[in-house]
Amino acid sequence: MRAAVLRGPEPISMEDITLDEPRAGEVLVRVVACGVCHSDYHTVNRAKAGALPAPVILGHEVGGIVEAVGPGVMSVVEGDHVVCAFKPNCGACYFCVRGQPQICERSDYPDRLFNGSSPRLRDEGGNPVQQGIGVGGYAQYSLMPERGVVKVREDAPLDRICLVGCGVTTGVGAALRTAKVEAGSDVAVIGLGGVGLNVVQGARLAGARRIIGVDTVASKAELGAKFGMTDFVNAAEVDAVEEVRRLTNDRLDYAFEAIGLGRTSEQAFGMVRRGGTAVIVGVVGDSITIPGLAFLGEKRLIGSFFGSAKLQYDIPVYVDLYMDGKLNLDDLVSKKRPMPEINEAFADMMAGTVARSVMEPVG
Ligand code: CXF
Ligand code: ZN
Repeated sequence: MRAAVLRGPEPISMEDITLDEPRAGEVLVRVVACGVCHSDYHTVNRAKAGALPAPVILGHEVGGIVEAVGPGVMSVVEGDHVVCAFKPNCGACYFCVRGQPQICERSDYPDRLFNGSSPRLRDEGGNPVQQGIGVGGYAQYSLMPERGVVKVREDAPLDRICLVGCGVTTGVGAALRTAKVEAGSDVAVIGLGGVGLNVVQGARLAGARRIIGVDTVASKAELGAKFGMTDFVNAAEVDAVEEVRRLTNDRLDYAFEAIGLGRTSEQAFGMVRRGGTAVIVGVVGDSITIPGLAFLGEKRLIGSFFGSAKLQYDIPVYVDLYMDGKLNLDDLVSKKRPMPEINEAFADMMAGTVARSVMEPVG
């Protein structure tokens, strides 16, 4: 198959890759569309820093069609439309049975491989190739564990619902599942990218009263409004914490950090009221410093991973909400591109000119 392969600091390039037949419990998915997510770029940065273990195929927001299934697979059959989930759940570990499958301990990225086996993909020289973030979606096919593949309705366009595989579930779920935003709450969202816009629409679905978006890109004022944002704060012009506190008269119930920085995490904590909750949705690599005395006011700082998704249930629900006009995915897809344009899609993402690009395999 043709796939976009990252080998190091150089641009990603298209290569011929061979992949194994699905083994027991595995599903071979023909990729129809794959969204471009910031987490892919973190992997590019690791490559630039020389910390990449092997050639890797990135891409983890896949909508596709089942091409073949391995022995024992029961939840999908050939021809089913599916969304791939980068964080499968085993259904049997301590966390799965405690009702937190999003933190399943048997499928931690990046250690999760199939049945403990080595990479199932090879390049033209016969060398192993990794499936980045567990999916490897910038390719014609992805070999997935059954528990990371969810059957969805066939009338749903795969070039939209692919986004449910990461950004939609992560953002909407942060509001609905992790924070459980109540109707009438006031909410702020820091960072109006592919995830932050979904936190906004999750808060809207929850019935939030005020949804304040915070970003440094002025055009996000218009974009955010399409997802239910009621107010916009341009953090390039004003102090975001002061402005949100002023707008809410110091009564902000929830703040969501959707960028992945220590500084904006501190801002999220700083803007919520006593008794309020700051939710860290972004992947924060640095440390967070907060004043300990704030806990006397029962402020809470919590993490959210993959929208606290019970993915086998949530993914089809989010697809239904889109098909019913209750979730906006159309305005998330700013651009569709053929797979060989993956480097250009990354450049768009880093420039902040797109909410999401969606790549389509060629071959
Ligand atoms: C990320 C979170 C950190 C691990 C890789 C996937 N989520 C979505 O992009
Ligand atoms: Zn992602």
